[in-house]
Amino acid sequence: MKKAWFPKIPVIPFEGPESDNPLAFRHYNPDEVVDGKTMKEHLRFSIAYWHSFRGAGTDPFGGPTICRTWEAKGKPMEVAKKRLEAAFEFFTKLSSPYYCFHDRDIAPEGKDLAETNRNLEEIAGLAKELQKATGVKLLWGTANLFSHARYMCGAATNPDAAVFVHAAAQVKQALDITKELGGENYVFWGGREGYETLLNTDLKREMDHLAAFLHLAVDYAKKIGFKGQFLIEPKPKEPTKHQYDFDVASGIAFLRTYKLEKHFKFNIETNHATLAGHTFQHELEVAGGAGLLGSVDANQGDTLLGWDTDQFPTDLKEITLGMYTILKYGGLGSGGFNFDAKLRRPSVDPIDLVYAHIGGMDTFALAWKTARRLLKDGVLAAFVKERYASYDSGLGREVEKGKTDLEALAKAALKQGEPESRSGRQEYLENILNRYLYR
Ligand code: XLS
Ligand code: NI
Ligand code: NI
Repeated sequence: MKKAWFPKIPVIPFEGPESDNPLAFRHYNPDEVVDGKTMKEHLRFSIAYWHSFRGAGTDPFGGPTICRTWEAKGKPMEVAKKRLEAAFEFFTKLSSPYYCFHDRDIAPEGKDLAETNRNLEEIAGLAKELQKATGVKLLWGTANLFSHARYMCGAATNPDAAVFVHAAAQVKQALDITKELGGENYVFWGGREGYETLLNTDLKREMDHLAAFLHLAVDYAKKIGFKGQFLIEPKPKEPTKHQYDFDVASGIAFLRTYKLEKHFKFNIETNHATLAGHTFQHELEVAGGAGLLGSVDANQGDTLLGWDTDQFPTDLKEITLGMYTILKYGGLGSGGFNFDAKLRRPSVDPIDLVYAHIGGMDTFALAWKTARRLLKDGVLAAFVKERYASYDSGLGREVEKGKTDLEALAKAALKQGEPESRSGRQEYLENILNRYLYR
């Protein structure tokens, strides 16, 4: 690479838990081999292009606060190229094996769709070269179907078919370049696929259109031989008042209703879970139970703020519980942990981006280690198993197998008498969890 855009930042070393070097990992040791795989391979971290390389610190009340050196001057395509080089330097210095982007993050829009497509193709070519030179891979690609004014009333769910058509063109090209760049997944986050008011909305028709759109993408992927996993990223609201992919449970209902469940899994984001009134672990459990755990957008919200603050994850307890569920269900497959997180508005220096990722990666690495111990020792699992043991034999077993009826159960109820009251032991289990978290 031509120029060092992060001249003061070294390749971040691993120095272990006792280190007080703020520019070192204390828990993420990329090259450490655990069970035959390096931590880098186990954790499959990814850096989100939009927040880290397009985010400029804006919020609904104020403009940009962050300006990076490579953004300062040049035509949009020149800046896009410099930005991409800076990004790959950053990925490498953080030992992140993956990155993710939206089509419009990496290349600017042109005067019309044809020019926009050409811009994207050119930048994708450069991304391919940089991937090859650094070994950094694409975890997933996606299309931005929410920023442009044409999408103000949705993309696939827009009442105007011409907008649907435009969105389809965008997804076609996003799939082409994701395939070209070896992307391992493809994400749909339906930011504006929802409604502001039912007064002007045909909800049933919009959901039918969304399903039709996803079927078109599945068909096209098949046609071009794109083998990546399709992912839906649920979020209940923001920017729209109601989004159709509200949470994992409503996502599952949607996929099954429209016969899409074989083609999609879920990309679960911590802050979206809490916006939906759930915990991160809850969303992972629902997806895991359905065999639809796909990938994770790693971040965290703020309990005192009601929007998607997308902060870098530092909450060990929340992440450890999520990790525990992920490992319990056998991991994420082709997914990974993508830091869909942004700096706080006053964190204006490049070094803040480094601290942020070190913190996020270390939090996930430590959570991973703790969750592995919890799982290996089997303390929680043993308790849960014992709690449901009455379904392992006798009438409980028959219930699970669908081999009984209400009359038989009514008879048995008369005979068995009042069920014994048994403690759920929540406080005891919470103490065990703390023992693992803070030893
Ligand atoms: C926004 C979403 C977005 C998706 C990708 O809230 O998290 O960043 O991950 O479109
Ligand atoms: Ni996300
Ligand atoms: Ni988000």
